[in-house]
Amino acid sequence: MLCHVGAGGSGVVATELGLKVAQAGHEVHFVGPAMPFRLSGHQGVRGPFYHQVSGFAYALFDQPYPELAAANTLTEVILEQGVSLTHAHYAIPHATAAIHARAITGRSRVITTLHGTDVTLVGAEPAFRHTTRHAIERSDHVTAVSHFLARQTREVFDVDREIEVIHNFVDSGRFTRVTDPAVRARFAHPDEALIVHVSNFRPIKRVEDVVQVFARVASEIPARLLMVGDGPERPRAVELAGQLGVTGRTHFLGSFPDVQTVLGISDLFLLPSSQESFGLAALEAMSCEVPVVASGAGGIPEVVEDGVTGFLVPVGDVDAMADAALRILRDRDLYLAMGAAARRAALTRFHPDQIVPRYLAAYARTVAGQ
Ligand code: GMT
Repeated sequence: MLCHVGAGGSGVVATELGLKVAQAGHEVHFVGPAMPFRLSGHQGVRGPFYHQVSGFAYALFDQPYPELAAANTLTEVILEQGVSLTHAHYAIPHATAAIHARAITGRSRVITTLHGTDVTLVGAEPAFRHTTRHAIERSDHVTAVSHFLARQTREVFDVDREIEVIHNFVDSGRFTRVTDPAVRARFAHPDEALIVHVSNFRPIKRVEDVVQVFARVASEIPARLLMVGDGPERPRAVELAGQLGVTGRTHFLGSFPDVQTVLGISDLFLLPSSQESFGLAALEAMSCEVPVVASGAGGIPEVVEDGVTGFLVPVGDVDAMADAALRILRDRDLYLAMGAAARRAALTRFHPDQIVPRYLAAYARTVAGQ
């Protein structure tokens, strides 16, 4: 497995998948500059195993060339461990490194899962157009986490190869309602609605919209906002909370590892992103019976069913988002029905038992050269 190791949906998916594949009896090795953040503490004696990419600094080199270092360490792992398949999460840089290692070793086929950012980034910025297209075309098999992303990939790169859509999954045993009132009491008063947002606070997440929506909701009903994660837009969101007079009711928890507990006590999840190929954080909330109010961007409608598991509104329409939030929070029956439908969707359409076998089947076909 090659994936981004910091907090982020693609690293989560790669890690959870690696754990499930190891549980299914396969030998799984992660290769990266650091251990993926959700892998730490979950490895058993049968793996998954982790191999750190060796770094190399030399005065002549103006950069450390991490893709070459990753391809080199991956080559070592393929040869030493007899690896037959590399699963790269993202075309660039991971599939690029995997294809390089395949060329060096003459073995280990490459399956690439597209998560979004490389494709959507290239849609707006051509700097990686050729390398990304090459990685997609030369992978032995390609999957995408949504139909939206598969379509977008074909359009942006003008590729007509098969892209298999395999939605993300959620561990519904871990992401579940927290019923102990003492846990909730640590974050909110019993009469307050608890609203939550989880992201890496990149500009596309529109965290200022979250604060705007919350301020509108909090002017109507008692409410509290939990902001989980960290990133470049956090200072602006903190400042806006001050300007809108909701600082005391808005809590920036930072990169909080126990995200399932925070989701498990929350009443509503906000995801106003301008771009989202799937929206894994929304699915994790749904698994905890939390209705979602989101933008209808990208692949979000494949996860959140408008009017059933939450509401979808146009990107940037904070008034519509606040209205939708208030509609759910003021109507106990609607809130409970949406929470139950959200949990049902997590248990049926996005359960590991539905999704992991599809990856295992794709692995088997790819190794067999089909
Ligand atoms: O959204 C991010 O900034 C993180 C990014 C990542 O690489 O972790 O998330 C992408 O992959 C997730 C897992 O498949 C998806 O749930 C996110 O929607 C996707 N992000 C974007 O498309 C912007």
